[in-house]
Amino acid sequence: MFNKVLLAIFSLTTLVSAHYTFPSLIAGGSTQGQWVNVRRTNNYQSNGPVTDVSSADFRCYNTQTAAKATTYNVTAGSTIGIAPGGAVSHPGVLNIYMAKAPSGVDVANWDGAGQVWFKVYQISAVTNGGQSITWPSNGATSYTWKLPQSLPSGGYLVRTEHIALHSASGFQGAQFYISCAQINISGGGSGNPGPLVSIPGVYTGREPGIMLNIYYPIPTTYTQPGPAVWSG
Ligand SMILES: *[C@@H]1O[C@H](CO)[C@@H](O)[C@H](O)[C@H]1NC(C)=O
Ligand SMILES: *[C@@H]1O[C@H](CO)[C@@H](O)[C@H](O)[C@H]1NC(C)=O
Ligand SMILES: [Cu+2]
Repeated sequence: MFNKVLLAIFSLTTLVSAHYTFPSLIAGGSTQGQWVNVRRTNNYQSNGPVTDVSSADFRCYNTQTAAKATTYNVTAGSTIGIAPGGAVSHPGVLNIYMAKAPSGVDVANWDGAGQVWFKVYQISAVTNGGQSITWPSNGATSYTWKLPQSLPSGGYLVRTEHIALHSASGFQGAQFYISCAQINISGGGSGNPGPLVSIPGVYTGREPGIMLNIYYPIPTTYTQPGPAVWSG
């Protein structure tokens, strides 16, 4: 009995510590405070994932907190990033999406509805014809990327999505770790970011890169979910 309780506690602890959040924007050359420039997510204590790609929480995961954040000023062409609270601890892949608030709308008051999201960065899997599959985004304590110089100036949501694939062989088995930061870009250009997608809406949950067994047989190829990266 005692052992069973201990085991239960141990499994619970392992489970919780295996989850993660993305609370910190990296900008201006340093990692900002947790939930300062990132809208506080529902799982800020549990660290639990979203598994329903059609739910309202699939966008910014803040339906319960209804949190806004402080918008960080950056320049187009600069490097920004996101840091997890701890480290990313599941095999999986990363997508970063951005969406521009309509002109005249403060991004702090904008919910990111509509077909407005484009991908700016991704870290996929590395395959080797079925001999091995590796996950370069796993174990990371930060992700950084360059904002294209031609991005139009204005307020943007920056949505991080790490897709954990350790139990993804069935529908809704993939775990999505999500958060949205707010930035205000100045010095931008006249680029036309795309392809644009809606979130939720971008996935069905049955994509080959979302519903798959990553262990056996070892996948020979991996298809990153979502549109191509827009690089300016
Ligand atoms: C961003 O820049 C605007 C205009 O210069 C300023 O009013 C605002 O306080 C800045 N935001 C932060 C968080 O510093
Ligand atoms: C965004 O940056 C522009 C240019 O610096 C500034 O005029 C504007 O006030 C900023 N907006 C916010 C919400 O900080
Ligand atoms: Cu986990």
